[in-house]
Amino acid sequence: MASYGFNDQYSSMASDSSERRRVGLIYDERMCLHSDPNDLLPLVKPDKAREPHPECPDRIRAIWNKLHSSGIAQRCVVMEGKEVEDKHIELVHTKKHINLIKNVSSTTNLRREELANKYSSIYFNEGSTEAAYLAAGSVIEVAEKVAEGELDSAFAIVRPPGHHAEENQPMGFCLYNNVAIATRYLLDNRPDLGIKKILIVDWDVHHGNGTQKMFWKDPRVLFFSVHRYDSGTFYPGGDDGSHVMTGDGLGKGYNINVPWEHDRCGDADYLAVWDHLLIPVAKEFGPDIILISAGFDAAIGDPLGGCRVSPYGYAVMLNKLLVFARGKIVMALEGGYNLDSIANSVQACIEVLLQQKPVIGTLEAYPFESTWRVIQAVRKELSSFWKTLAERLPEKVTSMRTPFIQVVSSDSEDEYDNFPNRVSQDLEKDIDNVIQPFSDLKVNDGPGITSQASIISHTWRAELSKIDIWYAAFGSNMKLSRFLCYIAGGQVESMRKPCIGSLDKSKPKEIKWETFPHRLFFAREHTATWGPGGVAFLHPESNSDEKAYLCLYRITLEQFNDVLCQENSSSFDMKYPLFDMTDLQSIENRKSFSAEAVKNGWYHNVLYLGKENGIPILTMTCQLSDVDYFKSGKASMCKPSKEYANTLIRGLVEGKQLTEEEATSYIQQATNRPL
Ligand code: X5A
Ligand code: ZN
Repeated sequence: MASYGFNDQYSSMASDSSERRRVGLIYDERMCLHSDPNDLLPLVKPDKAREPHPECPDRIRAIWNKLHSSGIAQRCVVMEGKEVEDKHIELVHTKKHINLIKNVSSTTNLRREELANKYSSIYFNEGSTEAAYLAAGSVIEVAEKVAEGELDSAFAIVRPPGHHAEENQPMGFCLYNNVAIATRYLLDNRPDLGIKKILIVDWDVHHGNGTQKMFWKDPRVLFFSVHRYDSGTFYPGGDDGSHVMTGDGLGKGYNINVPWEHDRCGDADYLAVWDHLLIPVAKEFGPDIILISAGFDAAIGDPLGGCRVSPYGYAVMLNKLLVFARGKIVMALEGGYNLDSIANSVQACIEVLLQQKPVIGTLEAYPFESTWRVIQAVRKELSSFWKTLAERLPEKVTSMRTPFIQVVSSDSEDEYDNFPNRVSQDLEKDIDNVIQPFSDLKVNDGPGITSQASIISHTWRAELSKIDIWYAAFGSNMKLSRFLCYIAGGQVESMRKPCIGSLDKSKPKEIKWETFPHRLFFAREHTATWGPGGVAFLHPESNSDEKAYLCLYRITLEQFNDVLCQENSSSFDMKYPLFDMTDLQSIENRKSFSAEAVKNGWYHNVLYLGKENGIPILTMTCQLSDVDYFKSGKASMCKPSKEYANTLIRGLVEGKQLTEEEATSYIQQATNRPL
């Protein structure tokens, strides 16, 4: 999708790529000593076994190990943890609170349990004191180095987290408020470093109630938190996280809450908040440094968060912040409880900080309707404090909403026979109302471009809409209802992400089946649309020993371009076609064509498979070099998930090509035989 991510991807790339960014990484194994004593119970009393506590030592180990095995840590400036001094904790916490944390590890287990029970979601053990001192001290350590300019940016892989901890109480797995302490340290104790204004971005899925309270009246600190609120029912609960909480006294307007109404917010929702709230306000505020309360519990797969931010989403969010404060960014880990999700997300962020490659990737969906409602409400609440928020958002922008339509897939045989009327009239109307032409998308590359772009876009679309081709599907698109998502938009069961659909939503004019002498196989380990498991590929070279079933849809060349774009989950803006008339003419001789603008996608290799009724048959698969890559075992072949395989089998059965048993064995064969 053109509106997010694509146009700013090079904006903050180091102009000279040979100039290395110094990125600090701080970690200390001693922070793993803090753990829930109940997690040891199964060893003592197996019958007392319960779920291990999500805020566990393996969280930071998983991140640390991942950064090493991927070679990212080796490109950073690695530092050892450092304990915070009491006088610095005192900047935000009471002496009473400091005494509690200082002494809790030297008392008895029973006393610790009593103490922990006085607070919300807190445990203590023998390692808690040291871990809390190291977490806070480590954030100070890297913040100081970044402020001084010794490091460009840094990531503190710390635990326990901090943003729920208040002046006088630990809370929500947090003992000391690490980010708040570092913030006050820079402002109050290091005037020599010239840090006068600090932006704190809290993207943990929970509201940063502790941090909010500590800077409630402080105009030097702009606190921005985006979190699940669910009408005040989501942790920590109450109305602290509401958008009407904007600060007080001199600090009024310097506290911004973006409260989600419900679960399942993802990249598109977060990036809409970035584009229409955080980034414009940050520009107006002009921070001298940015501290990020970087929880990764809004990530896909998190057991507590229920949101859907991808590592790519985090990378784009971070990349957009890199243009401020001359790139001085300090990230401190807060929550995040799926070990794989947090390791991948942190890795994506550090790659952004290192700036060794541009941020390129996918946004398949629009924000929720509720997201626009929340953004509008926040803008209104704060419009008297920030000039940039006073303007009304254009209808054109806010009308880009995720359709979120469940296309009910019938498993009955008549799905195919009833084809022309399958999609209900109401659904068609809904889709018409929510899906905007690609040419209406906001493009950020300068005034005047948008209207010009839409003229160019209309020109190629008009031309290519007159040409018919057969699009030959071999994967899940063999199932008609799934393929229609690429045309009409929406998602069918088992798909994790809705599709935008094509600009021209007319259904295929004809459907046919044919077999081709090509090898079908499954590869890749995970996709955004299907989750874990391999997806189907067609070997680009023909082989007379092989036989693959393909479902041919007669669509226009214009639609084929929109399908090609979506199949490569590309943010390409479609100002130009990916595959035009000239390409169609030349592919007959060259047999394959690489769609360069989407070459990061796995299906950018367009294959020519011959003609049917004088109309060219095209499909899209990986490159020949990818096949070698799969063969080498580096990114090996991978069994499809049950749901994905089922979609293929249903497609073959509903298309009356194979019986269920035959289809199952066809898929199994494709899975099991080596390349
Ligand atoms: C730091 C963080 C979550 C607390 C949830 C308590 N805390 N149910 O993610
Ligand atoms: Zn959290």
